[in-house]
Amino acid sequence: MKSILILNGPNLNLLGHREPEIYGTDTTDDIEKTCILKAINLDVQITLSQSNIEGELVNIIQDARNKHDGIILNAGAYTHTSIAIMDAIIATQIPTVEVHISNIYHRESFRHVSYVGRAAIGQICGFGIMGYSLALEAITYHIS
Ligand code: DHK
Repeated sequence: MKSILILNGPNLNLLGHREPEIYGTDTTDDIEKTCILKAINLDVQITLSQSNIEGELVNIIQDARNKHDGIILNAGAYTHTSIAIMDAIIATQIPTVEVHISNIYHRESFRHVSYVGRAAIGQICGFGIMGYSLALEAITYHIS
């Protein structure tokens, strides 16, 4: 069975409380619940992880080698700044789908740049937490 890592970056542990007008009221528990249901449907295994620390995210991506067949990554604000996270995805060569809850292109111009996007297969943004289950479908399709 294929294994997918769902990895969230900084401040995404505050989902549900954080700027609900932008990120909605769904929590990370809701992401887990919807992804578990989708994973059963797609017959894949999922692991969820979150860190607020850039280096930890790099370590988690490196550790995903030989463990996971794909990554769904919302790197939060590091999306727009982190060459290290981009390099980790390229180095491990694990197919990665970039997710954002909000539509980053409707927001400040500094959010329009994505380093993660240079390494990812594709990007899903603007669909709230549904983006994670859409990404699960996309990555499963890609790796099968
Ligand atoms: C989440 C964040 O924390 C922001 O820094 C990004 C992203 C957008 C999201 O929409 O999920 O700019």
